Amino acid sequence: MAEEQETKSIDQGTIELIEKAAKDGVNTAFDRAEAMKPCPIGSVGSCCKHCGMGPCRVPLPKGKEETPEEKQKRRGVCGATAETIAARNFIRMIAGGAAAHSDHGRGVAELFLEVARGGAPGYGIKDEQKLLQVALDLGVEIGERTNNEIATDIGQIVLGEYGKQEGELITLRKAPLKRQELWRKLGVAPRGIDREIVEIMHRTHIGVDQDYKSLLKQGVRAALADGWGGSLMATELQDILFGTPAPILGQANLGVLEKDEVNIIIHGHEPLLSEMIVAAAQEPEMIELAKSKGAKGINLSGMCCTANEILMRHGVPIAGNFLQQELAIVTGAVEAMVVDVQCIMQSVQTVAECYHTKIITTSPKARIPGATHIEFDEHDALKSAREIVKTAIENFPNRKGNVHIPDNKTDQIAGFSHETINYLLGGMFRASYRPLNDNIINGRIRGVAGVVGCNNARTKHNEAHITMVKELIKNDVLVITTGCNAIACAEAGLLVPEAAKKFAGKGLAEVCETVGIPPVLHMGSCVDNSRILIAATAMVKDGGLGDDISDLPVAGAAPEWMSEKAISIGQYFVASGVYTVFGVTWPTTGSKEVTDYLFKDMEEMLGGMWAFEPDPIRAAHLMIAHIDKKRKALGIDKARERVLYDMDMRRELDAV
Ligand code: BF8
Repeated sequence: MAEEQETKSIDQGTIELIEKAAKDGVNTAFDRAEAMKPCPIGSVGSCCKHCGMGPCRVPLPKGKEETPEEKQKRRGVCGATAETIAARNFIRMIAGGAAAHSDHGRGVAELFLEVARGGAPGYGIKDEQKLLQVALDLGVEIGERTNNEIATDIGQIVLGEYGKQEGELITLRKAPLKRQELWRKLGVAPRGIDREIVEIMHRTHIGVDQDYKSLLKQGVRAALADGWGGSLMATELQDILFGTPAPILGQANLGVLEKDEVNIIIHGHEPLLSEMIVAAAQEPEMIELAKSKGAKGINLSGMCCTANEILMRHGVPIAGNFLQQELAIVTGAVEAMVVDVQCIMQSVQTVAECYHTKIITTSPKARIPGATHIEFDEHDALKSAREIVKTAIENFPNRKGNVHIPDNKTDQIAGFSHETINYLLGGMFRASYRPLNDNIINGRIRGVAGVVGCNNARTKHNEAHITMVKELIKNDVLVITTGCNAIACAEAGLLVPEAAKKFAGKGLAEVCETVGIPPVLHMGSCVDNSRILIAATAMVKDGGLGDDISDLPVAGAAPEWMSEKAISIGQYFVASGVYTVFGVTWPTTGSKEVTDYLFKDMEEMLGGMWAFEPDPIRAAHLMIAHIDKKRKALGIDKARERVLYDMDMRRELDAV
């Protein structure tokens, strides 16, 4: 039994709880993944269910070469080819992902405007400097105006970007000039965010766009509306409202739950309510109430991207990533799991019913049958937060005694926003990316990799994340991370400065030790992948590494991806000029033409391209090969050899 569970995760506490779930008769994603194999036709993008004549299946014939005549006939009832079907499915994934991120951004913008107008007590402008920066970026007049006046204009402009019918998104201007020109030339500079997503739904309706290249181009446009639009604006406005993250110490893994305290897990994505829960849980009356119920206090922790948000700004510990959500409840020690939107398994409710945990839904957009619904009201957010915390406290006496909290938690340093990296590298008065660029040019740092994304129950929990990240840093590639990869890295002890000495190559370790940073920098939640775009742009602007993101020795990866959001993120990375490798499975392999277009032709068009490699070591080496190719093109490949030689020689000389 134990051995069987060890194939499911690399994390000891996770394995213990998978075992406990089995003992308690609780069904989890790990069991369901085993019981139900993925559909071999749908998983490669060869199933079309966009109309009532289908679903139509157009899989590649197995074991024999197809004749052109046979291929001609391999179509849906409406005549759609395997290419059209694969491309339609792919860009509908982008639409789903871009919609999720961008609707999150819209929620933030709505709250932002309410705050500026004085209609959301309890919230305020926390980062004035960023407010002014965003005002400058958006062309909002500053002069003698109050923060609220400036913020009102910003909120209105941002909300307007969603429904914009003409022109292009203002925030595209944050990209390198050459990249902006390329997008315009290719006709992929997005107009309004909503418009691009709606256009995907229109084009993929039966009988509309039948050219896979044209479909994929619209996918690029909508993905750009996500990365450089909806996600970017979510990050910017969250920073103004809740503070721009700076390095902060926290802890991670299921061991952060406390046996004698009221455990509240905040799970989901939008930090609007969770910020208030953090405040409510610290109120003396709440702590007193918890004590009156026999608990020693209130212990808040986070799950998935909400966890990253409240870790980065408050140091609230992280209980786990995507595949650990059910297991946190299996501990038997969670009084309430508060959820909002995205990546919440419906089964958290059924698992909760086996223990005493209350699942509290809070968003009108995401209800779960059987859960307690306490709707978040931004006009009186603290009241909603207090009600939630109180509900959790009152549930403490209902614990059933069948409690097991694994003894594993690790320290982590998070909070590496673009602003922080700028400051850490350059110092307060000369903030810049110069030292990073210099260390890339002199070869101590080989390149930078953004490793992000989910867990996937079809692959061993956290294994590909950690194997890939360790391989990259061992080869002197600085890793920046977000989402569930960041949580995996925290759990594996990679987010502390000491990890540099232990796991990083000589050059990278030297830089990390000098600056005092970990070799893997936690930049936040999945919408915060926009921070990676801004960091890449800053590297371009600082000079010496080409004049576009596609010139940089950088690469991206999502080794355990599963969500549509990951596809949207990957596509905007590719469209921004980044070589991007995904693991686990690839959703267009049902069409060679579509796959070739994404994997090869896109590089010619955009300078970035997709790749698929489920083996994390091989994937890491694909990324390293791409980084080396870029170093060579920049003429800095020799510098690397020279620096390493000098270091060794110096030591040898010292020893003599
Ligand atoms: O948005 S990494 S499993 S939690 S989708 Fe979801 Fe994937 Fe985790 Fe955050 Ni991102």
